[in-house]
Amino acid sequence: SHSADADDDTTLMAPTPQRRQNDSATFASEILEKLTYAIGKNPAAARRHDWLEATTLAVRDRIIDHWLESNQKTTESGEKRVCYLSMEFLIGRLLRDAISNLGLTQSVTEALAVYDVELDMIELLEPDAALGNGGLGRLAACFMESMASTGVPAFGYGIRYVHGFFRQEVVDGEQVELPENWLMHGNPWEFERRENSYEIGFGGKVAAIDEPGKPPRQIWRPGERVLAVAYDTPIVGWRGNHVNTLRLWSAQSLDPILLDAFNSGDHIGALREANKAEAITRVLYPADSHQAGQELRLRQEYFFSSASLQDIIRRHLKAYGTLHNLSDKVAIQLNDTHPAVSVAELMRLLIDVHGFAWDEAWTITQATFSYTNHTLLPEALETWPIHLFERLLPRQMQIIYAINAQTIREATQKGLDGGKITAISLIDENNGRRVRMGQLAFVGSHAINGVSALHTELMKETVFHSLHELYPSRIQNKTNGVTPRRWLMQANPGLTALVTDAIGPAFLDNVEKLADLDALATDAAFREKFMAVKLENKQRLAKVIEERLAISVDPGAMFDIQVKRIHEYKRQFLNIIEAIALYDQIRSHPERNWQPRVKIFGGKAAPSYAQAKEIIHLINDVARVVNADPSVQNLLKVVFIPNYNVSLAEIIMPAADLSEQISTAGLEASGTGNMKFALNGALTIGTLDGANVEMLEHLGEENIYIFGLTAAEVAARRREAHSGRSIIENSRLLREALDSIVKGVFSPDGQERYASLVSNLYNNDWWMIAADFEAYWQTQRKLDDLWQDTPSWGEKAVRNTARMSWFSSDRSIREYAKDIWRAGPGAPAS
Ligand code: Z57
Repeated sequence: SHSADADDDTTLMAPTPQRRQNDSATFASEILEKLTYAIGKNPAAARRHDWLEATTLAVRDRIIDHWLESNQKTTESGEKRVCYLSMEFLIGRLLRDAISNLGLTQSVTEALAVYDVELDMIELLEPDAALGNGGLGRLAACFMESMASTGVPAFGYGIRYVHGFFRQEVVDGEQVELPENWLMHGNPWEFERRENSYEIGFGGKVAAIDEPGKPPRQIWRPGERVLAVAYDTPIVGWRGNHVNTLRLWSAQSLDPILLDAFNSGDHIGALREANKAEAITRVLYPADSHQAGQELRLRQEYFFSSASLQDIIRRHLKAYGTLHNLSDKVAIQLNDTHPAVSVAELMRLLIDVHGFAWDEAWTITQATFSYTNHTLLPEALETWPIHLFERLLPRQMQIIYAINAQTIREATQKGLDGGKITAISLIDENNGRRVRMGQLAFVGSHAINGVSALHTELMKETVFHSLHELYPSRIQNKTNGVTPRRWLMQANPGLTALVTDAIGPAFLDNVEKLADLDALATDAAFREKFMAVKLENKQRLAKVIEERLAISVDPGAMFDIQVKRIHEYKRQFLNIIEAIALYDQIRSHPERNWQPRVKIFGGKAAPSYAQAKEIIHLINDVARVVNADPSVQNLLKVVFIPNYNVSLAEIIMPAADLSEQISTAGLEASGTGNMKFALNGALTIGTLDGANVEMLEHLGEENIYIFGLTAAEVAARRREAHSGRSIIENSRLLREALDSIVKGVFSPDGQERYASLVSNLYNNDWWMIAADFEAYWQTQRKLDDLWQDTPSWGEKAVRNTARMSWFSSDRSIREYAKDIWRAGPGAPAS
C-alpha cells in the first residue's frame, strides 16, 4: 500500500542545530543567496517576482526551524493534537503574516533596501490563496493562526484546489467569473509529501465474509481508487513560538501502469480514469451557504475526509501501536457538515480495517469528533440522495443505516414520539430519501457548537430541536473571533503604532489590553490622532478606487461599507434602496443638512444565484447614475469594488467609518466582518443578528446602531405570511425608490430588468426588506447627525477598538480547547 509506514513527519528528525541570525545584514546575504542558487539570477537580472520568491524562501528557512521544533516538542510530550477538518481555508497572502509574526518586518525591509527593493511592493505580487468562499473559510484560517499563536498543537486538513475561488470582474455592470490560478508561478509555501499518500476508494461492492471461528464481517471492494497526496504549509503563530501544519490533499491517479492493469490493458481508458481522479481537487465549489448537490462535491468531501483519517490513524498507530486511546491524543473538529462523512468513515476504518467491535468503535468515534454548525438556512443544510451515496460509498451507507437504527432505538427508549423520531432520523424520507449530514455529524460527536449565542439558541429551537431534547448537554456556544494579528496589526499599521504609543506594546501579546484605550476616548488629542489614522487609511482606499474604477471619492466623506458575499439574507438590496432614497431626498431637498457619504459595496455572487447577480447589477446601475449626477456630487457616491477578497479586505476594513451588518435577524449565524470593522474603529449599523448581539453587549448601546425586527419578530411575521405591499404603500420614501427602479431610472437600456426583484417585495418580502426599511432609514439619519459631531463620532470609534478584544479568535480557540478538545496549554495530561 502507498501509505504503509510512510514517515512523513518532520517529527522524528532532530531539531536543527543552528538558529539563524535575524539582523538585516544576514537577511540581505541570505536573500541574495536564494536569488542566486534557488532562482538562478543575479540582482541585475532579477525581476520583482524573483525578489518575492527569494525573500519568501529566506523567511521560510526561519519558519522551518520553528516548525521542526514545534513538531518535535508535541511528539515528545505526547500532547493531544487538534485536527481541524475543513473543506475551505481562506488564507489570503502569507508573506506579511509570516514576517510580522516572526518579528522580522524591520530587518527584511532593511535587507531589501540594500537592493533597492520595497517589501510593501513585492508583497503585493503574492497570489491571494482563496481556498474558500467567505466567512466559514476565513474563520478556519483565523483559527489556524490562533491555534499557532496560543500554542495548541494542530493540523488543518483540507483540499489543495488547483483553482481557488473565481476572480470577479464587472462588465457592463454585471458580474463575470474568471478562473483563478494561484499556483501559476508555483507555491513556495508548500512542501509536497509524496511519501505521505493514501488510497481513496469509490463505488464497487460490499462483500460479507464469514470465516469459520470468526464473527462475520463486511469488506468494501471499491470499483475506483485514487491517490491522495499531502502538501504541507507551515502556519506561524505570534512571535514564532509555535508552528502548526496545514495539510492539504491533492488527488492524483494511481500509478498509470497499475491503472492500465486495472482497466485490463485499456490505455486510453486508463488516461480517462487518471483525468477523472485529478478532477476531484481541481476546483472549489463557489456556492456559499448553499448546497451544490453534485456528485463531484460528495467525492471531494469523502476524498479529504478519508485521507485525513487515514493520516491521523497512521500517525497514532506509529506512536502508540493501538487505537483504543485515539480520543486521548486527537480531537477532530468538523467544520460544518462538509467532512461529516468522516463519522461513517472512522467507524469503517475501526471496524473493517482495525478489527474493533461496533460499540467500542462508536465510543471512540464520538469521543474524538465534535462538530460546528454555521447556518440554519434550509437551502444550506447538506443532504445527499440515498442512491448516490450508496453507489459512491456503499459501506459507509450501511454504517449510516446502523447508526440511524441505534439512534432511533435510543430515542424510542427515552420516550420520544413519532414526529420527533422523524426529526432525529439520519434519513429524510420526505424528499425522496436523503442522508442528512447534520444529523450524522451531530450523533457522531460529543460536542456540537454554534458560532454565536443567538445562533446557538436558535439551533436548539429549530434544526436540532429533537436531537437537543435527546442529548441536552451536547450543544454549546463558541462565538467566532478574528485574529488581531492579521486584522489589526498587519492590516492597520498606523493604528497599531498609535495604540502602542498610547498604551504601550502589551496589547500585542494580550489583546485584552486594548481596553486601556477606553480611558482615552474622551481625550481630544488622542481622538484626533485616531481619526487622522482613519483618514490615512481612507486615502489609501480612495486611491485604490480611483485606480481601479476611475471614480474619485472624498476621503473626508463618511465611508459607509458593506463587503461580504452577496446573498438575499444579507440584504445588500436594503442598503442600495436606502442609497436610492437618499439620492432622491438630496435632490428634492438640497437645502437640508446632508452629510457627504460614500456607499461602498463589494462581494461575489454564486454563479448560479440569479437574484444575487441582479443585486450586483442594480448596485452598479445605481452607481453609474448617481456618480454622474452633478446635483449630488459631493454628497453621495456609490462604489462597487470588484473582486472582493482577503487582500482587499485588509485595505477596506481599516478605512471604514460605518460598517453595514444588516442581515434579516435570525439568519446570519455570526458574521466575522462585523468584528474586523469594529476592531478597526468603524461604527456598526446592524440588526440584532448573529454576533452583533454580543457586540452590543461588549460595546455598550451608545456605541453601536441597532435597528429592525428581532429574530423572534421575523419568525412571527413569516408565520403570518407577511407581505410588503401595505408597508410600501404607506411609505412614500420606499415607494418612490422602488418606483424609480421599476421605471428604469437606473436601467434606461433595460426597463424590465428589476421588475421581479421589486415585485417580490410587494408580494412576499421574505427577507423583511420592506418591513425594516423605515427603521433603517431613521437610523442612518441619526448617523448623519452624529457624523457632524466629530468629537462624539471619534469617541465612539475609539471605544469600538477598545472594547472589541473579546472577539479575538484567540479567545474562541481557548474556549474550544478547554470545553471541547481538552487540548492545548493547561489541558490535563492524558
Ligand atoms: C459560510 O461562510 C457560513 C456558513 C455556511 O453555512 C457556509 Br456553507 C458558509 C458563514 C456564516 O454565514 C457566517 O455568519 C459565519 O460568521 C461564518 O460562516 C463563520 O462561522
